[in-house]
Amino acid sequence: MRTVFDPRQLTHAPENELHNGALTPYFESPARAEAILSAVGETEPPVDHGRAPIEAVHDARYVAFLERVYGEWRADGRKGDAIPYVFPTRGQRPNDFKAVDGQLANYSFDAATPIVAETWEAAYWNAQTALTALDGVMKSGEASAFALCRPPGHHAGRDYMGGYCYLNNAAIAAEAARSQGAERVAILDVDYHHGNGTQDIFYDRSDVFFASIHANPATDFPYFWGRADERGEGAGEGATLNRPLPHGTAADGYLEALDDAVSLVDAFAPDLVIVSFGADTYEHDPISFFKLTVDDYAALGERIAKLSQPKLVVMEGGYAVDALGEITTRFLEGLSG
Ligand code: SP5
Ligand code: ZN
Repeated sequence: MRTVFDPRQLTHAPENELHNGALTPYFESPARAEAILSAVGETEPPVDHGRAPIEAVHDARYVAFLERVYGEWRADGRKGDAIPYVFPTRGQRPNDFKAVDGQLANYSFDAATPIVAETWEAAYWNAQTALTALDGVMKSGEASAFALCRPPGHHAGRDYMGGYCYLNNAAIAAEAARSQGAERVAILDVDYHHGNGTQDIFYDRSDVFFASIHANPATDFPYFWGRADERGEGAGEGATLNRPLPHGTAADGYLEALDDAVSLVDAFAPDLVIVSFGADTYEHDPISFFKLTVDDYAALGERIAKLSQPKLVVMEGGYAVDALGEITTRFLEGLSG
């Protein structure tokens, strides 16, 4: 399967995140991508599609903020990574802060997604990786392609970052596919965490179906999204599907939810299926609580392979670095038959 990757995606390397009340080495490390790279073999570099497909999904002021904020952080005399420490809660007026902490607050929903000098460049090429892999299925007619995205994307919304995510690679690819003639696109999110950014971006849309299987937000990040009664709104009513699952979920429970999601995706009759793939459903993932084994991932891919549409797989989370290569290749093999 065509795999797209750019070494600039490795340059983003925050030192720490706020985890369980202390600064802890950043889980979302470049070593994750290196582990997957050495397992998948050949990759090809992305083609530059420019900023327009990014700004078709993300607010232009948010994109400019990502590009510029680290320079302002340093110019203000700060050392180390840029991390927000205040957050708007309810009902605050929109603002155009000059203070760097105010800007970080405006555009973040957690304190575990730092910005470093290289973040923008890595995120930019990461989005290009998704767009180039999309070309493989939309323009070259391939049955499937893999965008080895890192940093991940599914927690990033139109104008916010969080959950290690800055630009929403899957959403950018979905919107680009629409503009290239796909009438309906389905995004199937199988990361352990709910894909809140993707859900928000398409919540009122009837042309993009979002289905997510994830840890119950009552117990897990991102807490404020992903309950079963979130089904979309307005024209998008019914085009969002959430299947929260409890801690300890193993292959039997997981595959049952996946089969349901796959049949609803099929009923939507999309022209393209984008899979937001997280390997953090793995039993030994250091921040997650499902119980899938390495051997289960081929079955996940095979269930999704029952969908006849072209498929773009976009990498999301997964933090058990030593197992990531094996998990990802088993999944991709199952998916491509
Ligand atoms: C893309 C992706 O997978 N993002 C995940 C971001 C999760 N960040 C917060 C994780 C908090 C985990 N707390 C676990 C407590 C273990 N004792
Ligand atoms: Zn995740």
